Amino acid sequence: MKKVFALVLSVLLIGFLAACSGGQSASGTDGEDESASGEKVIKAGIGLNQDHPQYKGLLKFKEIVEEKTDGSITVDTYHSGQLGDDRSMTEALQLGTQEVVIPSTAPLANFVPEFSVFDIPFLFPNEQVADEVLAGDTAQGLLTKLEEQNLVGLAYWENGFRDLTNSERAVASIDDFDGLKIRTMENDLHLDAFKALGANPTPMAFTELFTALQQGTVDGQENPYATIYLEKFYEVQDHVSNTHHIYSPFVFLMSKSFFDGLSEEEQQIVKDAALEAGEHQRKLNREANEEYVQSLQDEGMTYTEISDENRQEMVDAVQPVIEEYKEDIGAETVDAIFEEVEQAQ
Ligand code: TK8
Repeated sequence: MKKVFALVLSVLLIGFLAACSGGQSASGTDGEDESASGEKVIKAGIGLNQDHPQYKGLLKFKEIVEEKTDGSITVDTYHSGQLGDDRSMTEALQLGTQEVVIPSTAPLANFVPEFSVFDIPFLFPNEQVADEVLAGDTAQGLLTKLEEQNLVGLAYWENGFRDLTNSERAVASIDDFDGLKIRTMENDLHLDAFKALGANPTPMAFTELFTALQQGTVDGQENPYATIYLEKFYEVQDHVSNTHHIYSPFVFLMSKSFFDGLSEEEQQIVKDAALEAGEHQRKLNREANEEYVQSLQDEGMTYTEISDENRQEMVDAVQPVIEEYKEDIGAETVDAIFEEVEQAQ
């Protein structure tokens, strides 16, 4: 009798524990692919944390979609790499185990090489030109190319101008890059550009970056101020320079198999929501990037302005890399983007 009681008790206990450990999303729903009434569920993941404008933009997307579909689509949101890094989450969309991710374009170039055009250093002189070119034919055409990879690119969002931090020295000129172990995104053009600047770059997923900085595996990294501040890199980095060496877009990606399963009306709703939430995110991101330059100094980081003359030295040093990658990216895409940058100025 005792054995039967123990067996029943253990079965009940296992059931109870399983119910408690269901993948609870940050937005409070149960993270299942289909809700109880068979409604559609979008599992959406990002790598940055809940304080970043990217997550606030994702919450805006959730709000719009759930309101406009009257709850027939719910959005479960996950931040801080809970579902993986940019590359692994993009692969999850291809497999159909996740519905949305918003990666930087750099890792996306591993799926569609033409996206590396946005990794050309010093391509965009300012945000206004970036906005105009991303709304232009070439950038919009790249979104269409994603469909060959079972991905739908619904909108460009903003990561922003990338700036260098490190724990070794203030970087004011190209000579100061010498030998610095810099983490870059997983993108060959980024790697070779930093080698051309004299650094010793290492590609790494964002989810591993803070620990690598903390342990000294790498000396530095490069990201927009909002990321540097909100991910608390100031706790493990001493110096920041306004290199502004690359403007990174994000792409709001949806699994094509999921998107194709939506009604025409639902497809229009998620498209419009990604665009509207992107405008909201871009506004928050620009305010944040302005605000956090001072915040980083308040947290004890040295801030170094790169002079125009010193920045020109960096621009000159990376030109051979741009020439080398032109064919890999697609000469037509590179020429078209440069033409559109010229027209937008
Ligand atoms: C976050 C990344 C991050 C990017 C990087 O998932 O990897 O440094 O700038 O924002 O997409």
